[in-house]
Amino acid sequence: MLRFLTIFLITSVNVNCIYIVNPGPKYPPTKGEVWPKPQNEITELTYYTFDPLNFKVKVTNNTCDILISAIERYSYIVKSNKPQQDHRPVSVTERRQHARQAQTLQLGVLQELQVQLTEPCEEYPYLEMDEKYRLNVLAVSVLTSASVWGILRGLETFAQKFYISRDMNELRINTSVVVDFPEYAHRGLLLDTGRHYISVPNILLTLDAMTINKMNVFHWHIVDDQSFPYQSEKFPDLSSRLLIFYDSLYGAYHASMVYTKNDIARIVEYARLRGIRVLPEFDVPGHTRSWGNAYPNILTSCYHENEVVGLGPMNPIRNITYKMIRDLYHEVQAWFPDKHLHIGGDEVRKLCWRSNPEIREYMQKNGLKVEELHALFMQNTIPLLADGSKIVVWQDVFDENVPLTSDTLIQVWKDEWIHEMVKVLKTGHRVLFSSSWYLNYLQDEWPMLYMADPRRMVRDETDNNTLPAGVIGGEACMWGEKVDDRNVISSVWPRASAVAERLWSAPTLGETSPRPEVYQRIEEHVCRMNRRGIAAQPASGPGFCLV
Ligand code: CP6
Repeated sequence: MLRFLTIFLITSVNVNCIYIVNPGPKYPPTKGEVWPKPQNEITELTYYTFDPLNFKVKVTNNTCDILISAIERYSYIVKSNKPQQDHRPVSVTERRQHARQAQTLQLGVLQELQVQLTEPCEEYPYLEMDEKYRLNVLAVSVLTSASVWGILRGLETFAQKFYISRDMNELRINTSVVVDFPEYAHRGLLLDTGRHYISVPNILLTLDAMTINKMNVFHWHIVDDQSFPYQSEKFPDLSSRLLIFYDSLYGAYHASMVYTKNDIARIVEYARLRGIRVLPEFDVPGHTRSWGNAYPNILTSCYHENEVVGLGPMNPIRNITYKMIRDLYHEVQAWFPDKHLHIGGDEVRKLCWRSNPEIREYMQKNGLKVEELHALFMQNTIPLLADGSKIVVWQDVFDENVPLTSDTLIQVWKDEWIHEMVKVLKTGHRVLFSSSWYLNYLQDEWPMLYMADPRRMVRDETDNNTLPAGVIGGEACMWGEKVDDRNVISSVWPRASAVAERLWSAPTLGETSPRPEVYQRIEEHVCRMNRRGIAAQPASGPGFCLV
């Protein structure tokens, strides 16, 4: 019996090895399918060919710098979409088939895109800006939106709808109507530049990739325990002081690894022109070890058996701590135009606070528990922000019962905390979801990220149909421990594209894995990102792109 089983097993294994090998694709998938998928789209089989010399973009209504520079960018993108001679032979039948199709389907040459912005431009993108647009592809195509942000999203869709014919080596676009808008208002990507420095060109590339994926918030986790690359004008010592040649004293890893005021202005402007908000995070009171290189007095000395063993979170009972935060935040808020500031509040090492005799005495005198000390710290910090500013915090701050205004956004990041998310929503706070979207788990693949649906999670947990609307968005998070300039782009993309589609497109209905159609589209999308200079990784397996 055992021998029989063994033979059977060996045979079946052999069968798998010999027969189940998928052939590669016949040709790279360029079909002009849009990622993230539009909310409503009717695409016909008829098409127009594209001739760059005879194509115009016309602005028919309002205009502004954002619109003009977008048209310039997308004209270049569309025109550089060159059809390429395929090196593999086309069979006779294939040629006939294509010839027949070409005769019946081609409607002419694409002549014009009319850009209709029906309301005046806005200057800076903001939470819940209008991103709706309508695109009608005909010989004379029309893109309409009430907002310049909608025009930006529509131009991206328009550029994605071009595809290359295999047989005739021409560029085509199908007759279609797209009426599109985002499912979630806040569609973010967190990049951590504190654990590894990411160069300005790579940040700009990241913004390009976000544009291709219709993401609209760059959450810049700029400093952390390990380094302080933000070059402050008020406190230059926080990052570095140039020593002789290229050494760095204080918070930055190296004197060259800093973001200057100028770098920040460049990044913010680049993002603005693409309808992307830059949400800076200066995390307090935890994750602040690097601040202490220049300013050890604002941190807490941690004790072990009556000896100082290192520096911990900010010292919550010293006035200089708050003075420093206030002055730095005012500078940050002058340099970053977004109304929102992320003030962190996560993972505070309370054991360090409790180990410190000065702080223990303070707690005893005021009858405070160590959790209440965190609450007190946040309560002292929030009023230090510029007037009219809005706040984002990590969920820890909510969990510790810090009183927060109802417009404070709570970013949920811990796993297995759907229950907690529902609790937050029930208090009327709006939520940003991140728990399922950690890109720093480098082995996680895009389908898992794609299937995580925060509003569905809330609905399943409560059977309540109004609570899910409180989830106003989410963020894919790339924490920087294991990514630097060499791998950041390819480890973020295309996995962040999965999150981007979850946040833009209509939810899927009860599936447990992405449909085959999604696999096809993401492969085309990877090739598209590659063509546009983003070194995205292969999405799923063997294949090739013509870049
Ligand atoms: N850094 C900061 C981190 C994390 C957080 N804050 C983090 C914790 C656990 C995981 C991933 C990231 N590296 N400042 C928590 C928001 Cl699994």
